Amino acid sequence: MHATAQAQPNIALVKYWGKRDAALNLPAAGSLSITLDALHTRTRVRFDDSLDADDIALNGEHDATQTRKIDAFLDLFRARAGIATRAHVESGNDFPTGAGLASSASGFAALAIAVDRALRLELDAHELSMLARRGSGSAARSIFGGFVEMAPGTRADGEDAFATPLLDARAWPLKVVVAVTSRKKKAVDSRAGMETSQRTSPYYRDWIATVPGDLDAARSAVQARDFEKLGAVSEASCLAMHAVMLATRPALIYWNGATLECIQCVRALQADGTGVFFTIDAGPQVKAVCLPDDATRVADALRAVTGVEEVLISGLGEGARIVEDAHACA
Ligand code: 2P0
Repeated sequence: MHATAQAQPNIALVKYWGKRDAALNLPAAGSLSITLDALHTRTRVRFDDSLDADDIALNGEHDATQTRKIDAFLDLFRARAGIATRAHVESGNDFPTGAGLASSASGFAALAIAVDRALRLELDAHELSMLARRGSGSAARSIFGGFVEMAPGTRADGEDAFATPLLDARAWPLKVVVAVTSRKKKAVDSRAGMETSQRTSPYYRDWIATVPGDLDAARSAVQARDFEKLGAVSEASCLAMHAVMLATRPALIYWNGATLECIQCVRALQADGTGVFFTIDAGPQVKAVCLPDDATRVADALRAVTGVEEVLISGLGEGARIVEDAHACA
């Protein structure tokens, strides 16, 4: 009853910020993302009859808040399997955790795939996406690779709120240059931040109303491989979300000075004809999405920005998958 899975973070181009149901973790609107290939979460799960509580280590540490969240997530799978057995979970990231690099997306996607295999549930990808969503809304998207769309659904039980692959990574192999401007954990996590925005930001309703149109534009840009159109809608969605965050009370300011410098750097590159656009999540890192031939130029320019600590270049990658499974050898 054990398995190991790997998943990669995804970066939303049309952003998710707000829920229609907190208990079932249902998003208030859809989103559209790209799954990366250069950052990884690896998660090993082993169910063990001798345990009387789940034993959860994230990056080698035991954290009470994360343990409660993961306990509840494992319960969803235990209920499906009709068992009460507790599990050892070991999960590690090869990139900064909780710093706006979507570690909860890759974390819950890898966990869902590993638990499904360990318990031999053989759920289909949409069911796994729905279950991953219960851990983290963005995790529903990391079940799949390439370009992915998350549907908010309309059903109260959330059975229609899952992600679907739009286009394979190889069909449009864009690059993402990640400019890391701080490795510190953010002060307000996404879940708490979006809940406060929903309650207090005067722009929240208008933000939700923009998402369906942005999704239509982004989806058709992906289908037509129209980089300029995808860039325009992605930057607009990102900045609208950050406007909602800034107007939240108390304000959510996820940027630092270097974040803004990176935006200006991307704008200067665009003015010179470089195929690049930016997006920023609930953290200070800037993700510059670029045409493959322009990735080195973009990375060099962002590396030279004061305050940029590190620059990573990623391609687009696959969805979450099993990487080692002892059952396969049994
Ligand atoms: C996104 N973010 O679409 C947006 C943009 C952050 C900014 O999805 O409460 O960690 O677990 O569903 O998935 C981060 O939110 O939140 C996120 P929960 P999650 O990528």
